Amino acid sequence: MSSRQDKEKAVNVQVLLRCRPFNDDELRSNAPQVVTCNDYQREVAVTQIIAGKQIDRVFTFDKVFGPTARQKDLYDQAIIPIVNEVLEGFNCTIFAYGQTGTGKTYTMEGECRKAKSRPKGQLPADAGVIPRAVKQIFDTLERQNTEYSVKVTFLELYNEEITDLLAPEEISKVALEERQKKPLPLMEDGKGGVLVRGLEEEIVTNSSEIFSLLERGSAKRRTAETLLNKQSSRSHSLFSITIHIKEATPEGEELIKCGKLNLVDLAGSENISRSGAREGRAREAGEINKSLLTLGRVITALVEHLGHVPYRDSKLTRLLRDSLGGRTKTCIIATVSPSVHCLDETLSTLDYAHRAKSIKNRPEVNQK
Ligand code: ADP
Ligand code: ZZD
Repeated sequence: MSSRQDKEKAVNVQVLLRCRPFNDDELRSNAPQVVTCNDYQREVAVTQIIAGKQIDRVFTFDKVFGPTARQKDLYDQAIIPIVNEVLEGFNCTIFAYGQTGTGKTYTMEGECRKAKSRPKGQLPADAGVIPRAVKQIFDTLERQNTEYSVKVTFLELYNEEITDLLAPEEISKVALEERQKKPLPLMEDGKGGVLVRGLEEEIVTNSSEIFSLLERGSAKRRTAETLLNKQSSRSHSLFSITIHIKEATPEGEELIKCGKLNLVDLAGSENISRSGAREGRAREAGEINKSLLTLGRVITALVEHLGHVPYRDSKLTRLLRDSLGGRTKTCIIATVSPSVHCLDETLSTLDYAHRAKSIKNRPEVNQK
């Protein structure tokens, strides 16, 4: 870290802000708007009235997507370049962070509302980052004249227990409860990383195969949620796609490039709000999310250059250690609501996200 060369290679975590539009309830109740986005200036302003005085706080991010930004806008402007880097052999991670109901899942997965018959090979307008990334990856690989392989994993982390969303097992309450008792363990992989023992790795050869996998994953998540009374806002999901590309150098030598993309939909950030009262109640209810709390502490340790970074204190930070201060390129999408009702949580999200901007990683291409 001290050599000049290392410092030159360091790149900051990229932080984007997305503000969703008002929903029908907020429109009906005439909720005042307190968040104003200036996408062009990459600024977001939050208006507060304190002791009768209007106070605006302005935050600048790497990119800002206001309520009128569509899925395609965010993807084309912010994500295409990241997926291209994965295809070049980098590891990249995209996190969605924010209060429940602000659009994390909409951003990362999207929605598939009554798909009217679409031309084959086209995604619905509401498709989020995951399906668009999958499509970009296969479109690119199929255009290139190279040998490649693609594999995916999809897991959920709830209450520090890992569930495989792709495991092909019969979904029954008994089977799920068995799994809850025997969640998949995390193991050191001997190369400085960790792996989830027993996690299903699906090899896929085209995007339509992935879509049936996603369907399976979503269905399994929904069933588990209902049967086990889970609160989905308290779970994290991690979709990973790993690509191996065989290339020949001009000299005719064989080269394997390997890139991995991690797409993370984090639990709702409201349980770790800085608002003391709320946190107290959440703690009593046993609702403190260890992984989300540890993520915050890891970020603090990195930002404040504290000697000890508590990666090992949670499953999430063990799984994604390389994304925070490591060799992966990382992007955080912070999501907020425009409404006054969410003001405290919005300020908390903006502070959190803004702080994360100063984390530095040292990305490296994986090449053999
Ligand atoms: P979260 O995952 O953060 O809890 P969701 O993704 O479930 O939030 O979004 C909450 C609701 O808001 C959903 O009904 C979703 O369709 C809607 N929504 C979120 N973001 C947007 C957006 N940018 N444009 C339109 N609708 C959105
Ligand atoms: N957000 C929806 C799934 C949910 O929570 O159920 S949307 C996208 C990424 C990962 C998993 C699912 C999806 C999703 C989908 C919906 C229904 C069946 C399969 C997959 C989706 C949305 C738009 C385009 C492609 C896939």
